[in-house]
Amino acid sequence: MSKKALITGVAGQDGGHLAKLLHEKGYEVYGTLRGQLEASHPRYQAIKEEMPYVNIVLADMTDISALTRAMIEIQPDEVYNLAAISHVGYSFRDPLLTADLTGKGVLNVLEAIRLAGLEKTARFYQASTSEMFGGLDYNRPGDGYTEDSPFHPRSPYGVAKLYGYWITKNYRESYGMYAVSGILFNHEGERRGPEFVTRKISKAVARIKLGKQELLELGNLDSKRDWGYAGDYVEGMWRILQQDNPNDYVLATGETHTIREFVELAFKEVGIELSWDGEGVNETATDVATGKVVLRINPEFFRPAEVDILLGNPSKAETELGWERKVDFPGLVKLMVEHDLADNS
Ligand code: G4F
Repeated sequence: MSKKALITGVAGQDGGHLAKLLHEKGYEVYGTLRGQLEASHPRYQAIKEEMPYVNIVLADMTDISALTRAMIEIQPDEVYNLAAISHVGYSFRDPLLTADLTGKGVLNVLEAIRLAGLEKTARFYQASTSEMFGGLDYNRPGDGYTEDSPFHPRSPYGVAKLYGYWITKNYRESYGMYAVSGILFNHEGERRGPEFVTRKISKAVARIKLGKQELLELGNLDSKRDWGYAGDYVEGMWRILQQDNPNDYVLATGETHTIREFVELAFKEVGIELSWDGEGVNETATDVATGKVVLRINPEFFRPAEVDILLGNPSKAETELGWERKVDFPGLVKLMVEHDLADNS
């Protein structure tokens, strides 16, 4: 009998990578989509076309009855809770919805597992995040944040995720559930939504190269992120659920780079050399060959509170899970730009 996995948020970046991985490992894969997406809806159809092996379940993260029904009907061996409002900037605009989905939604899934009587059999993975660390002066990462570093979230998203992290730990301690968190640092790739900075850059660079766009507008270029490839990270998620004992793990690369470095590398990938001029909101980048400004700052993309630096230490995951990454930082930039060049040609 093959194992059954239920992925909440299967339509997201990680959901797609994970569904494919689990399917390849022989799992029967189920994935939730928000309610009201009828089978005839184009979005439903598109997901079915891309992932024909996923059994789609309509269940909203705020609807505990739908989640409980899904648990009873599917009887999953593993539940991966990926559904969330995941855009940090957006969470400042809609903090209440973020709290309901990204925070309390975790509790809804955990309770659904218990109500279905699966707390001793189903393993639960919570998509926790490096945004919980915050990167302030008093808790700079040093050699990298670990599973024991202090938290200080800097956005409604980070605060909601911290609730999800603690309620998962609490259910593990209270009910003996195999309920664990992967604390994932930024992970990107060709499935990333264009509202996130890496994909916004790779798409714009490809389109500028192809003459389909003139300008890229960004916010803070100086924040630093620990960026890996999402395909590598879903393997880590799976490994986290296969251990003898439930435990939380950081998944990261151990390297950090500025947004500016990502921009420079992405333009270099298409043969465009940049020269930087001006400061702060007046900073611009010019294509040296054409003399055209290709990047400028738009304060609209600044956040009310920023996480200046994220750097993770993946030692525990590497040692205990044998987790490793196949794609490095230049490889990630290359992969994304090449994908977007092909996509826009
Ligand atoms: O790509 P971002 O929006 O990702 P962020 O905020 O780091 O969050 C991502 O990673 C987290 C893990 O650490 C996840 F939990 C979360 O769900 C999400 O996947 O922004 C990265 C950085 C920020 O410092 C932001 O201020 O890029 C800066 N930035 C500069 N200009 C921009 C832009 N971000 C976006 N989205 N758009 C811009 O134009």
